[in-house]
Amino acid sequence: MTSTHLPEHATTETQDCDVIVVGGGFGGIYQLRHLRDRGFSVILLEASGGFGGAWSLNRYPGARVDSHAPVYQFTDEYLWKDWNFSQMFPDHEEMRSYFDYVDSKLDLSKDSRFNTKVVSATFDEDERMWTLVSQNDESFRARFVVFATGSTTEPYIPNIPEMDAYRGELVHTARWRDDIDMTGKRVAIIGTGASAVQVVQEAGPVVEKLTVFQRTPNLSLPMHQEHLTEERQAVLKETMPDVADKCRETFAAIDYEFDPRNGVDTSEEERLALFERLWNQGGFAFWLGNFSDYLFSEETNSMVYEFWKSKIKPQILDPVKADLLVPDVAPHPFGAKRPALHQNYYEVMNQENVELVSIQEAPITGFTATGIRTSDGIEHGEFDIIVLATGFNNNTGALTAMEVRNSAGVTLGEKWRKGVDAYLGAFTSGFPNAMFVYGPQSPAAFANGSTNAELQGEVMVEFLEFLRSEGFTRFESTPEADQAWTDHINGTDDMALFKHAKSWYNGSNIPGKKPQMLQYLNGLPMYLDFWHKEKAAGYTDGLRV
Ligand code: N01
Repeated sequence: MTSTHLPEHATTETQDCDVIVVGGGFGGIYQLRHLRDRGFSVILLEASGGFGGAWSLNRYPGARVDSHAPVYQFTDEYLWKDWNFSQMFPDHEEMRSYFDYVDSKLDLSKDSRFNTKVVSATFDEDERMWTLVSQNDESFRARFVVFATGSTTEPYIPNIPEMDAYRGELVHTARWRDDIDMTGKRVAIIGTGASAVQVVQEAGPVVEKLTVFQRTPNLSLPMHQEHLTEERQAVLKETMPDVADKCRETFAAIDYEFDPRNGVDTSEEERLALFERLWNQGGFAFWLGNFSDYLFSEETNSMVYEFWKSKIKPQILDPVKADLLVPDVAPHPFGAKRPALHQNYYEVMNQENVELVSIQEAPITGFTATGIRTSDGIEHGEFDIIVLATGFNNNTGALTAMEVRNSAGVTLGEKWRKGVDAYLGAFTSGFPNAMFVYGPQSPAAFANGSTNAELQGEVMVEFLEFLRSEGFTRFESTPEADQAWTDHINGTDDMALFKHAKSWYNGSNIPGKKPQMLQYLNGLPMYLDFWHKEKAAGYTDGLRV
C-alpha cells in the first residue's frame, strides 16, 4: 500500500523539478551548480536568508573558520582566482562575503529560495516523487532530493530546569542577534567547545565580568592567525593549484597528512621534533598531522597530551584555573573530541574579571531570575546575558527535525531512533531517491568541509547522471548494505579511542541519543573507493536501482 501522507497545510500548487537540494552551504551549492550544469532542473531550498550554511547561521562575536583559508574554499580556479581572504582564518562575515562572491560568479540565487525552511518531505511510491513543504506552506516536488543540511545546524539547548525564570538575555551561540551587545555587561557562558572559546575571546576584553561554566576543558590548539597582505595573497595564489590537488588526495581533504610513523616506535627526540613542528605550524596540524597511531594508541595519545599540557599550563597564572583548564590527567584522549583553535583564550582566562566555574562535580541544576544555580547550592549571578554555547545535535539533528517520511509512513527520526544506518553516509534503506551530503556515517567530521563537499558531491552528481542516462527513476540502499556500512565504521571505532570521550562524534553529547560513531573514520580516499566500487558494479552492490 502506498500513501502520499501529504501534510494538510501543504499548498496544492507545487513547483516540480528533477532535484531539490536542501541547504545552501558548500555541499548544497556544489550540487546546485553541477547538477544544473548537467541539465538537471534544480531548486535549492535554504532555511536562512543567504548562502553559507554554518556561516549564515553562526553570527556570534568571534565566529570564525578553523580550517586555514587556502583549503577552505572551492578548489576550482574559476572561483579562487578572483577571491582573496584577508585572514588565514576568516571570520563569519568574511565567509558570508565569500558566499556572496560565489553567488555572483555562478548565479546561484536564481534557482534558490531563501527563508524557506523545509518542515516535511514525503515520498510517494506510486509516482516516485518527493514532496517537500516549507514553513511558509509552499510545496515543491522532485524525483530526487539531496539533503545538504550540514552537521552543525540544529542547536542543542539542554533541558535545564526553570530556564523560563531567567529574566536576562538568554541566547544560543548559533542564534545570536546583531543587537546583543556584551560591552560593560555581566556575561555567563555555558560550555567550553569551539563556539565558547571564540565567544570568550571576544567577551573577555569588553565585559564587566565574564563567568565561564566549564564541564570539560577544551584541549585547545593555537590557531596562529595571520593577516594576509597583498604580497602574501599573491604567494598563496601561486600555490593554490598544488594545494587544491593535495586536498583531493589526503585523508582529511586538507593539504597535509598524518605523520606515517607510529608514535610508539619513535624516540623521544623524534617525537618532540614532530610535536614542536606541528605546534608551530598552528591550526589543525597538531590534530590532523600527528602520529598515525595517536587516535588508536593510549601510549602515543598520552604523550601527545603531555606535550599539550607542557605548552598550555605555563600560560595560566592562577593555579586553580590552571588545574581546571589543564588537568594533570587528560579528561579524555587527545583528539577524541574536536579541539578548538584559540588566539588569546588563555590570556583572557587570566583576566581578573573572568571567573571559571567548574561544573564537573556540581552541575547546573537550574536557572534563577538573575543567574544560574549549581548542585552545591550556590547561586551564580547576577548575569545580564547568559550564552548557551552548548553545541548542536550534530550529524542527524537537521535531518530528523524535518518530517522526512517514506511511503510506509515511517519518518527518518523513527527509523534512526534505534541507531543510524546510512550506507556510504549518503543513503538509508526505506527512503528511496534521497541522498545526504556530509551525512551521518560519512567523513564529515574528519574532512575539510569545502573539499569534502566537492569530492562527495562529484560521486553523487555522477550517480544521478547515471540514473538519468539509464532511464532509472528509483534508487535505494539495501538494509544489508546499511548494516555492513555500520559494521565497517564500528569496526574501526572499536580499535580507536573516540569511545572514551562524550562528544558529538558519537552522539553522546545529546541525552537520549543512541551513542554510536557517526563519522566515517577511514579517510576520504577509502570512502571514495567504496563509491567507485559501487559505480563499477553498476550501482547494484549496496544499492538497488
Ligand atoms: O559545541 P560542542 P560547539 N551543562 O558540542 C557543554 C564546529 N564549530 O558549538 O564537553 C553544561 O563542541 C559541553 O560540555 P561537555 C566544530 O566542529 C566550529 O562549541 O559535554 N555544559 C561543551 O563544552 C565544533 O566541534 C567552529 O562536558 C554543557 C559545550 O557545551 C562543533 O561546531 C566554531 C551542557 C558544547 O561544545 C561544535 O562546537 C564553532 C550542560 N547541560 C563550532 N550541555 C569553527 O571554528 C553541553 N555542555 C569553524
